[in-house]
Amino acid sequence: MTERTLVLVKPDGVQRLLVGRILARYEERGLRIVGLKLVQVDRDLAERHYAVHREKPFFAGLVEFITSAPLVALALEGPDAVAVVRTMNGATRPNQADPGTIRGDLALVTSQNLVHASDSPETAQFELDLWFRPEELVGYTREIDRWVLAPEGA
Ligand code: 3AN
Repeated sequence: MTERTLVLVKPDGVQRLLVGRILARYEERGLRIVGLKLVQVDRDLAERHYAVHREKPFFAGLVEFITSAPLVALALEGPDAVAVVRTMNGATRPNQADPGTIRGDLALVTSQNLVHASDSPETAQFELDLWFRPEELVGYTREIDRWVLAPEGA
């Protein structure tokens, strides 16, 4: 089923000049970029984004890290986009992430694991609402869609 998911290329990705390469992976897979922006995150947004981790010992560090420098927020659309992007990102702990995944290829430690992606369609809806205004998400088709996506109804 066609889904949308929220991805963050976190501050470590921007600082390490990996934005283009990470975006290219999602693009080359065939996912459609339907929202994209550079954001200097404030504490309020960071705390709302990581609200489920509020009680965790690493929460303060998480908020500190994600507000420390700009990140890139993007909305991706495609068949089963939520699961596809999670698989592409790899395990949360880079030492458990498979080679070929973003974390398995490019990251070493959990606190700087380059990317975030929504973990369920419900979370994706919440996170897309949090990061993008409705008019910032753009629906469109691409010429290549007929080579990447199943025909309508298939
Ligand atoms: P994911 O980003 O793979 O969905 P979550 O939601 O469990 O993983 O964790 C959110 C973020 O919190 C991770 N991306 C990572 O940056 C950080 N994090 C998770 N567990 C730890 C930990 N044990 N120590 C430090 N940071 C952590």
